[in-house]
Amino acid sequence: LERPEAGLRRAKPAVIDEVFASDVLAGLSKPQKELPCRWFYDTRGSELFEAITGLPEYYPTKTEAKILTACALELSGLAGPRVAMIEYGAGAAVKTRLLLDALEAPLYYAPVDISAAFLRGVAENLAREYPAIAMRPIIGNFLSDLEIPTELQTAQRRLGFFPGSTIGNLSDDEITAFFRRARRQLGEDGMLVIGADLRKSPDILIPAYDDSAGVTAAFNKNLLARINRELGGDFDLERFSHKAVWNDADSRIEMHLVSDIAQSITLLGKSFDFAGGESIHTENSRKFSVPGLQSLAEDCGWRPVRVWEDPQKLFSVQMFG
Ligand code: AVI
Repeated sequence: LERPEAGLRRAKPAVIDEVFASDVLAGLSKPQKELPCRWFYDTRGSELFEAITGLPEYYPTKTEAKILTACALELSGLAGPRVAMIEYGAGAAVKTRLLLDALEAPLYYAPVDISAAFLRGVAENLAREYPAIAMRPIIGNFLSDLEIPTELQTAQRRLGFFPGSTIGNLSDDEITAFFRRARRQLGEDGMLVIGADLRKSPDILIPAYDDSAGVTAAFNKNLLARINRELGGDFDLERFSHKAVWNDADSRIEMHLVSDIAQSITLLGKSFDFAGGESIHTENSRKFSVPGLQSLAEDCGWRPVRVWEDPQKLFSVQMFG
């Protein structure tokens, strides 16, 4: 007779993403265990993030959309007619439409994403709605060098769009590399519009990253579920807790997964020990001051052009040229 627990033993998945595997093995081997936040976004993680954006406590998405609605015409005037819009980390459909609607006769829309299938969907949907704009999806990681199609240079200007404060999830080095590459890709007369979350009281920040419905907790823990699914790990999700902390010195919200007890987990033939209370650091979400982001951009050859904020100064949309 088979032992009942035999059915619970996880089979090693047939296909393994080697980059994911090496990131996880390296991250769990560090003294402060960590996992890169870009692995949050599998299908389930993307659904959970979508749900987060609609939570009452999660102000960034709604606030940014309000700012963009209010500033779109002014922004369009500054960008000028017949632009090629390049969206870094595409998929912010509502915000994309706000800009495409406001811009004067844009020629191209070039969403950048690592998923070819996702890009196909985005481009097909938008092509139906905006038949006059040529869709030029770019498959690639916007943190590495991208080939921007030369045909986009026939536009009057290239306008980069990096919404959602995704910039806040990058390290300092990645932010600098992003600004430098964007300068090269968009050209000397190019412009860049960035959605950046602002510093504020932890009384607003903590609930935004630890909501009462537990959606952010599920989003964070899905990373462990993904490791179990894709790398054959044996994390017990019941024995890890979601934690959001405000790190004032580094001006960022940190998300952690805290081991409730002393335990060991195994994956890919390796074992990792956790002390009770020990955490895995899973995300930084940096909160900027306006001059802080401007000086990072200026160090990389960008000039601040205009800043739009909501009346409570929760969030900013910043334009650079
Ligand atoms: C995608 N990114 C800007 C989100 C943020 O707010 O840093 C990811 C997120 N993490 C927890 N909630 C949302």
